[in-house]
Amino acid sequence: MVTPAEFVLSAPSPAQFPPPGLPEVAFLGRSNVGKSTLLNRLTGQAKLAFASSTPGRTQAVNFFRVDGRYMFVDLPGYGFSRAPKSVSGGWAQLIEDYLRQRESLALCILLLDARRGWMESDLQLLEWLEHHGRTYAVAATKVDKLNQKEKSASQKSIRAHYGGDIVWFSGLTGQGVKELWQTITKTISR
Ligand SMILES: Nc1nc2c(ncn2[C@@H]2O[C@H](COP(=O)(O)OP(=O)(O)OP(=O)(O)O)[C@@H](O)[C@H]2O)c(=O)[nH]1
Ligand SMILES: [Mg+2]
Repeated sequence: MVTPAEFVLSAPSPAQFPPPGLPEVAFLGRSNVGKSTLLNRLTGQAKLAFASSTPGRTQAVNFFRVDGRYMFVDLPGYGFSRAPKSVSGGWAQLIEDYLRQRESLALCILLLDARRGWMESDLQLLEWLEHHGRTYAVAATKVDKLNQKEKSASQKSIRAHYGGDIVWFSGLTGQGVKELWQTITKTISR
C-alpha cells in the first residue's frame, strides 16, 4: 500500500527545523539499524528516505509530510563509532536538541536491531525518553535475519529493559508495517 508522502526538508541544525505543525513521528536508532528503510516501507515508497549500507548515511534531521496528517522525522543514527568524535558528538547534540525542544513531537519510534537487542547507546536514549516523558514505542528491525529460536532469545533480551509492545519488523518482507501504523494511529488520533 502506498501512502502519499513527500520530502519537506533536511535540517543540519535546529535553526532549520520547519515551524511546528502536524504531529510528528520520530524514528530513532543506531546507525544502520534500518530507520530509513522502515520509513520507506511504512509509506510504501522505496526511495523516500535514503537507505544505505554505509553507516551514518543520514546526517541531518529529515522531515517528510505523510498523508497530509503527519510529519515523519528521520533522525541521524547514533553510536556510529567510526565517525570522528567531534562529528558523532554533533549528531548526538542534534538528536537531543530535537527531542528536547520539539513541541510537535507526538511519538518516538525506537528501533533496535533484533539480532543485537539493547546496546549501551540505546539504553541511554531509553532512559532519556523516560526521563523527559516522551511517548515512545519499540520496534525490532531485520527480523528476517532471525530464526524462531533466535527470535525468542531476542524477545527475552529486549523484554529485560522494556515491558511494552515490541513491533517485529522487516524491511525485506514488510512484516510489522500494519502494527506500526496501528501504533501511530492509536497514539495520534484525530
Ligand atoms: N535484511 C534486512 N536488511 C535491512 C532491514 N532494514 C534495513 N536493512 C539494511 O540495512 C542497511 C541500513 O539500512 P538504513 O535504512 O539505511 O539504516 P539507517 O538506520 O537509516 O542508517 P543511518 O541513516 O546510517 O543511521 C541497508 O543496507 C538496508 O538494506 C531489514 O529489515 N532486513
Ligand atoms: Mg538513514
